[in-house]
Amino acid sequence: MRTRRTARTIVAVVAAVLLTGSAAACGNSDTGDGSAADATITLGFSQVGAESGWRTANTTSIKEAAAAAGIELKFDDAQQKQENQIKAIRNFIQQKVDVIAFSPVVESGWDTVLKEAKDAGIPVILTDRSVDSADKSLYKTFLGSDFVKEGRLAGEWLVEQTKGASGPVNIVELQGTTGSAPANDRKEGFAQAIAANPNLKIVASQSGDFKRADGKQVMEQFLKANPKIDVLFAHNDDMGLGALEAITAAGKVPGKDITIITIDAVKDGMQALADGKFNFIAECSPLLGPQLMDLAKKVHAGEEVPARIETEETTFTQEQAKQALPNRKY
Ligand code: GYE
Repeated sequence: MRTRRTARTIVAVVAAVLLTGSAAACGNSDTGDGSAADATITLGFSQVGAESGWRTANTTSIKEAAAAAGIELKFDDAQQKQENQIKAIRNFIQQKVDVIAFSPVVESGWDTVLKEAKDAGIPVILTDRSVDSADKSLYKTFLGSDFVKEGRLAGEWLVEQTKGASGPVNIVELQGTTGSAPANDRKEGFAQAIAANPNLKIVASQSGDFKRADGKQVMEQFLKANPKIDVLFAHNDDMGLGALEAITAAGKVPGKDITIITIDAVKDGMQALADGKFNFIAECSPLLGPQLMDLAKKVHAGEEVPARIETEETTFTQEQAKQALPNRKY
């Protein structure tokens, strides 16, 4: 008796759930114009890694923006390896995501996998870093900074500071990840800016892979090999922050004995600038999430988007850093 009543209750509950479920499903599909306007977009995103403060802020921006836009994000961290990114993109294709976005760790070697995405009919958005593919139809747009300009702004500031200096100004350069767009372009922009000043000389230039620990280690070598270093140009804040330790350990005062110029303007970098340890930073914004989600919706809907969308950026002196720091988001 008892068992039968329980069974009846279960049947009733199941029926009620089924009914509510089908009613909800009905409401869902009834968009009026027959379009799938409320269908969730799935975005596969392959991130470079977690090498720097910039990257952490970029990842947070993308995750928060996806949640806010109601986009289902499949996030993959490639640990700075191209083969991992290629694997992740192939997985996204297999899972039939709606849109693929990625920040290519290096510039070259993407044509094959991009062609696979194109053949599968999945639009691709490049964000932060670009590729050197000749076939521009392999991706819909590139959202990110002008890295050549960042390097140039860094170099122009130095030219201005050293105006009228007699004698050589010895510069050491900490490059970003070998083969990456920001390393190639920042190097190029900086070199262009100082080219007309023969007394400004890059005496050593090596990769610190955009990481703090590597920045420290390479700076130690620079200091051992070069008795007179006047300027450090680091392709990001993190390498500059690592180098600070090496400089201090060598008995020199950062920001005074050695002028330090970096790129990014993340919080720790801005703090070092405000404290007088860095001298100048060219900003590179990692807050690309909201624009990326917007673009994902547009390309999914088949809308035309501009082939290139540039991030807005500025530069900071020590005084400007002191003022900007309290309101800095990253
Ligand atoms: O400057 C650096 C990061 O691609 C712009 O990558 C980005 C660079 C950024 O690791 O800190």
